[in-house]
Amino acid sequence: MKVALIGVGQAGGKVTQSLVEFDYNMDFNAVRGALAVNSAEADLQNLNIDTTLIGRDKVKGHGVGGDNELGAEIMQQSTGEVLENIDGRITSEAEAVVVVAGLGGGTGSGGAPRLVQELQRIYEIPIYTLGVLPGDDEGALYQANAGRSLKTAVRESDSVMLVDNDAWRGSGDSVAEGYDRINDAIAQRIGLLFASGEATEGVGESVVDSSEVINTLRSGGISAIGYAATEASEDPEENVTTITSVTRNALLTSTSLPDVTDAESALLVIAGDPDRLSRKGVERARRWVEDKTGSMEVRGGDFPLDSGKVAALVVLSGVERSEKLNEIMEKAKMAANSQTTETNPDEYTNDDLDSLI
Ligand SMILES: Nc1nc2c(ncn2[C@@H]2O[C@H](COP(=O)(O)OP(=O)(O)OP(=O)(O)O)[C@@H](O)[C@H]2O)c(=O)[nH]1
Ligand SMILES: [Mg+2]
Repeated sequence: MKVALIGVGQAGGKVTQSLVEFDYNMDFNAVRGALAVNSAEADLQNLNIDTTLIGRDKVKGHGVGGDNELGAEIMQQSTGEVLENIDGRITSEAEAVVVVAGLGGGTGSGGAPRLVQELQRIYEIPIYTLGVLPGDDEGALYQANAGRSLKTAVRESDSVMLVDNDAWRGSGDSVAEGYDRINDAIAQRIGLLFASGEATEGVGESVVDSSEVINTLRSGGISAIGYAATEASEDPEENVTTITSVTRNALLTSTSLPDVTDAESALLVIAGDPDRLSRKGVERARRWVEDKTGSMEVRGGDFPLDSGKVAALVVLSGVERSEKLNEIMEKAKMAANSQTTETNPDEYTNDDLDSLI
């Protein structure tokens, strides 16, 4: 799936850059354009992709300090400029646009959903959000912002691919210490998803293509991604159980939203050397995903890669009705309430965050 990426805010810019680097290093060429947008000038200067500074008149290049309403307002006034800087690449090559942002801050949290809304107005191709949720140890402002931003992003986007900052960080790392590692993990997993369908070698019937990614995400709402890899034997017969067990690991122990397994639709991509992949293993793994997700709509396909390993990438689409999402919205609501009581005891209620769907 050929994509144009627009990172909004600090996390959005850094994750976008990681995706660009991964795509380039792997020679996938799925990322056809990238732009980082922020109200903080210094954060943009740290990046080596194209950038656009917004809101200079309001915050003088210093960011919005977690004020996501201000972030939304600034984006509202700047969409023209942002689109001008990315438009050519969307029009000519992209099959989807992905707006990338940390949902807990200000510029990305408020700005990304606004930008998505504007992109939807202009382009026919799907507009996705890649949203990063704050980790558990991040403060109330971030949790509350994330809830509000997520709700708007779900409404505006064709799908919100969600990554919990606690999901892929190294054990013992705090969220902040773990950013590089988390961003690499996001880049590898989401980068592989983008590259699915862009494979050039060994193009056979079983090879996954872009339309399968897009059709899987068509159920809308929120999507999550799981990934695992392991050494493969040279003999495909010996890889039947390897493929089923790597698929189990991807879904049960390494999804971007821990503990989410139920889905409306799913896609299982098995990546590896075509000579090592066992059809029987791939089909068994796909049926296992059907069982585990409770979905009747599980697509599957191979991703030919010159590697001694085999990897499973599982996309779960339509996961917003899961218990995990309830917990996230409850946490956001409590955080929003605690903040309102601190600042203005009369405004205790926050209907804003009541239901996600
Ligand atoms: N995965 C990941 N998360 C990050 C990174 N940088 C910040 N975050 C997370 O993003 C959220 C904060 O959002 P930022 O992107 O820093 O905020 P912003 O959009 O720049 O908005 P303002 O700074 O308020 O103007 C927090 O939940 C952070 O944990 C990063 O490099 N990687
Ligand atoms: Mg910032």
